[in-house]
Amino acid sequence: MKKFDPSLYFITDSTNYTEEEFLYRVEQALIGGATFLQLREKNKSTREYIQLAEKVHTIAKRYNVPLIIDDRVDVALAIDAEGVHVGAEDMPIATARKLMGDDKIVGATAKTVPWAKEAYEQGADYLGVGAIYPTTTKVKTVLTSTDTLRDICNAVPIPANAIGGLNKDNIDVLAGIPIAGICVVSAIMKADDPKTAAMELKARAQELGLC
Ligand code: TZP
Ligand code: MG
Repeated sequence: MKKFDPSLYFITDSTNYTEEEFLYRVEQALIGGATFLQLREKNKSTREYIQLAEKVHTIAKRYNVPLIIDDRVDVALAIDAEGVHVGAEDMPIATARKLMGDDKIVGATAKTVPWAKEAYEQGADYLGVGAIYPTTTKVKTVLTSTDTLRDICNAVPIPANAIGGLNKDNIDVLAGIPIAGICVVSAIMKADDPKTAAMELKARAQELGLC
């Protein structure tokens, strides 16, 4: 199994930020302790996505944090990112694995146990499971119960992360579930101070034994 630490998985959203402010926030999140990073862009041209990904990758490398590209295998390959994340409507996991090769990280979304098992069989290295809570981030998703999250963690040998509406004040519902970590967008991206937000989230997650 590949070695990576998804315990505090930060997924970006550049909406409403200048590029300078966005990159600053990403770096602050890494300084604050984010261990895993996903660039998630829905409205950029391919060229813009690649240009931004290169800049984010340069920053992530400084902190030895793997960069995962949401959805776009071409962008991930173009910048030699550490991996890609594919959701239900994206490229099939097995195809992403074939294109990315065995050394890169391929993450997948799973909302049910059969879906999680299939993702594992197709070559996923980790799973994102949720949404645990309703989310304000633009995404097509439905809620996943914490019971299903637990069942998924126990059904597959790859790390599974909880995602969706999570913040330092509500992650206690995850206590005792063998997740590999938590994934957040807003809790860090929209925080007044992303560095402090990342630090506090990490401290709370550690307190609860989540990572
Ligand atoms: N997949 C399921 S919920 C979600 C994604 C990408 C968004 C999570 O964002 P937030 O702001 O942490 O709720
Ligand atoms: Mg997707």
